Amino acid sequence: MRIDGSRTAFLAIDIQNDFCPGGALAVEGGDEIVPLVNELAATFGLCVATQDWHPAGHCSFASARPGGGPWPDHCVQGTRGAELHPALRQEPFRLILRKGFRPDLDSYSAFYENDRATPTGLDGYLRGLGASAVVIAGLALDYCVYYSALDAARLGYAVAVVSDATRAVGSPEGSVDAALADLRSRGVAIIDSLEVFR
Ligand code: VGL
Ligand code: ZN
Repeated sequence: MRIDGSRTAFLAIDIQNDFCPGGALAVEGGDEIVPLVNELAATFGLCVATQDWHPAGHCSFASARPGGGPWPDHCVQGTRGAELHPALRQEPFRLILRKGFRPDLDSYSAFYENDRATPTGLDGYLRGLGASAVVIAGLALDYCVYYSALDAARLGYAVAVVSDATRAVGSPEGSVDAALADLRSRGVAIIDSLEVFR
């Protein structure tokens, strides 16, 4: 994918304490991507960060209600676990978009909630600023990064996922391979950060 700096937005997905080691829904090595994400963000003129931002008792929490789940309580609004990782430099981010705040609806994607129909507003924001391509990094590759890339492609953006600037949940078994294969089949480029910097 050719990266045209003036038309490409960088999206840093859910780089929050709860998705890093020691957090409530820790992704193995989640914190390791932060220095690279800082470098990536510094190379783009338009950067957006997202935060998973759930009310207590959110429908995605196994604890919340019978048949709820599948996740442990995580990224509860206003808690330390919901904060962006402290080593993530916030200066480059023009917008910090919060998602998953409706008690009865989860939102893996930065563009649409999990009903696949309720917009977060990110598409309008990016279009309003003239972006036609997105480069995506963050957590987790097989959930929020995957669904964000999927929706971006569906919305007509040129999309690249920077694989070395992501880490995955890896559950259920095969989730990463399935996500990557599906993204590739939809024209999403899976790239290495070296391809962004050169
Ligand atoms: C995520 C599970 C639940 C993610 C968010 O950011 O990938 N995964 N909520
Ligand atoms: Zn969540």
